[in-house]
Amino acid sequence: MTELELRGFRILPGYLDGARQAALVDGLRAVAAKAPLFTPMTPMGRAMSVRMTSAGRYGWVSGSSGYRYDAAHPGGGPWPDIPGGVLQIWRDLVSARRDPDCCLINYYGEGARMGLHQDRDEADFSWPVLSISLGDDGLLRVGNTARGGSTVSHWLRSGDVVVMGGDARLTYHGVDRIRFGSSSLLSGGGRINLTCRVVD
Ligand SMILES: O=C(O)CCC(=O)C(=O)O
Ligand SMILES: [Mn+2]
Repeated sequence: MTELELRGFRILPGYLDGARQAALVDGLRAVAAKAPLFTPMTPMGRAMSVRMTSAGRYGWVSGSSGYRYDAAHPGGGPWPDIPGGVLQIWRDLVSARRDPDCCLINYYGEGARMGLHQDRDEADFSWPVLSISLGDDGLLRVGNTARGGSTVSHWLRSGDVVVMGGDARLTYHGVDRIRFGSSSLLSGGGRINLTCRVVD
């Protein structure tokens, strides 16, 4: 398998075959049945265009008090366990020593995007963030470890996995747009991105 390096991000194109992608989607449907997708609000009070939920000990939530990890879904109650198929990818590519605390699930419908940001709400940046893409193509934009400067872009496709760690752990990144309908994995179209994180 060819592996790409993009400003310190390790990209594994086509890491997951179609059967593994479909099995992951089944597991995620079960997660979303217990912990429904919600529309996060920015601290400025604007609705984000992605819908989110999480699995694991913590989920990522946002609101007027800012972004944080929380042990409860906004609707109350704990988050479902991280599906075994997701944990397997983490154990194979990141570490068999410690599992992630959070698997954040982002759903990008038509027109959804995510602005440039750092993932910095975790306590220990020596753990990478592992990203798994399913469904429609998404245009990843990668910047620098400080705000501003040049950026590079790369289309992520269904089954691609990215390890964001090491010197690139705090590199700015975002998703400019998706190609809605480019994949047949999700019956209704759209893109799912999973990010596994060690939180505390
Ligand atoms: O959707 C993606 O590929 C990236 C998602 C992301 O950066 C995040 O959830 O923090
Ligand atoms: Mn991120």
